[in-house]
Amino acid sequence: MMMTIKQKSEVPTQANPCRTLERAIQTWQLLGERAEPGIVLAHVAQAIQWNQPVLVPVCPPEEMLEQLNADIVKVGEPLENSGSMSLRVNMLNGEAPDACQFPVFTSREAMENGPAASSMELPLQTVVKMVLDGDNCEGIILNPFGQALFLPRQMLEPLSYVRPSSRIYLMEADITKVGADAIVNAANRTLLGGGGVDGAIHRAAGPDLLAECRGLHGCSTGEAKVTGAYRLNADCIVHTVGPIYSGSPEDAKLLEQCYKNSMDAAWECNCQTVAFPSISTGAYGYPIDKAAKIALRTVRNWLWEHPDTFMDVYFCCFSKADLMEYQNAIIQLPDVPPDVRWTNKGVDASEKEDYKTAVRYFKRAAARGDSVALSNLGICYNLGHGITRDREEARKCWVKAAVQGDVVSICQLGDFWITESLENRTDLSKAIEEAWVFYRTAYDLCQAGINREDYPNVCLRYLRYGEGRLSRRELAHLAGEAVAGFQKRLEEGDPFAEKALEEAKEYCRRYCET
Ligand code: AR6
Repeated sequence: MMMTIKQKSEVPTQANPCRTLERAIQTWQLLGERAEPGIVLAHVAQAIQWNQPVLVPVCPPEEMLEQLNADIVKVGEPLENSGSMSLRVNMLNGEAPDACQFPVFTSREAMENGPAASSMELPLQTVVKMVLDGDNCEGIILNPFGQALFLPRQMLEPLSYVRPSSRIYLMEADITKVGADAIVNAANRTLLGGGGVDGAIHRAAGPDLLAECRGLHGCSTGEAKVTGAYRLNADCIVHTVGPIYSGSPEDAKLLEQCYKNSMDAAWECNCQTVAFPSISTGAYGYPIDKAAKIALRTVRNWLWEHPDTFMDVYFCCFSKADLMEYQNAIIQLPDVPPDVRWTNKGVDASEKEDYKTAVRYFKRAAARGDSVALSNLGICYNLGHGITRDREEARKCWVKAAVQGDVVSICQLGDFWITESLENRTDLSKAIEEAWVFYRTAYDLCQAGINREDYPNVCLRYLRYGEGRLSRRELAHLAGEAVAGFQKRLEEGDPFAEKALEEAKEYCRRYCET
């Protein structure tokens, strides 16, 4: 495959491109057969969306080799492409004959695990585009030497849409072998090292860690302090001091503080992956069943309180028995965040037409960024249900939900243009043009399977304004989809489905009959 690569200037510079991703791959590999690919995929999505630079092996053309000064540039070093010269990407053979796979490296170190090759930095979005545009490329192979991860081309497009969300992973692992942006250490108040996980971390990080720790002058129980990670594959080490178990209620509070302060510290260091050991459950004697509940509850609440943050948390259990304690504890946690409970209460109240109560719940959940609550609150503002009618407030709510991919709100924003135009008697065709952009976005999100809940309504919008934009066949298909969708809703008892079903059937009569 031959490609003309543009000037390097469009590549953002960063010291450690894709480091978080590389660490996620390391952890995924460490876990072997038990590993869920989700541990990596969310970070691939993030790397694509942030357009991280990656390294791609290339063969320089003859004319370029002649110009290179062999004393300065050696094979295996990144090449500066100074003009519009064509570089050939060193493709790997694919599964099918004549097919290829696009090799991509997340760092120089990852590249140096194999035979030397010249390389070039490219933004990941460019690589994805090259794979999707090429006819014979099966996908991307990440870090082919050692930690290879194959991403089939069909997966690449959805990955550039999905909004990665934080998750908790439980694993049986030695924390010093895990790749994470922040590694948490269960230290003591001197911060000068010790046994257990503390000793293991100091041994793996090397003596410079102790030198830095000396300058910190200790740490109180429940607090957290940050150092560099030295030889560990991490950006930082968060040292926290757990309580020595005494059986008093104070223990639980201090242990909770350890997790909360460690999460805050990792977040302040811009970490996207954090690995915890089971704090206080070794030398400090905290019963692991009790400690696991506190650990998981605290971290989960922290994640719920930071809905806009993407942070994966690994709980590294040192034995199978410890892992089972964590698995037991995690299933006992409520799995719905308080926002969702408030949103559901709001929906129940609005179905009973108790709009004042509904608005109260929606406002509570919306204040924490819950997209469904924001969408519903927008509808209440728009209709003056349980609150003074305020179209501008409605629009603001929908914008906040739309950026989270909420399809209902995206459609509402489209409708907003049309209603405004009708109310103010401005050019309607222009307003439909604006609205269409929103409807198309909503439709694409449904098609990509990101949020299909409101698909029948999206079809209805397409039907209302699609004449002249879509073929008769497409309109007939949409009408069928809308009828099926609203029929199902009606059967499920949705009081609003009846009117919409009538409208959809009308389109069916118009477009489906030959
Ligand atoms: N990776 C993951 N977990 C580990 C590892 C490892 N490499 N090594 C041990 N664990 P502890 P504490 C587990 O005693 O109770 C130190 O001397 C271990 O099985 O390390 O908070 C400090 O300097 C247990 O489940 O920490 C303090 O003086 C968990 O890590 C004191 O111990 C915690 O055990 C702190 O005691």
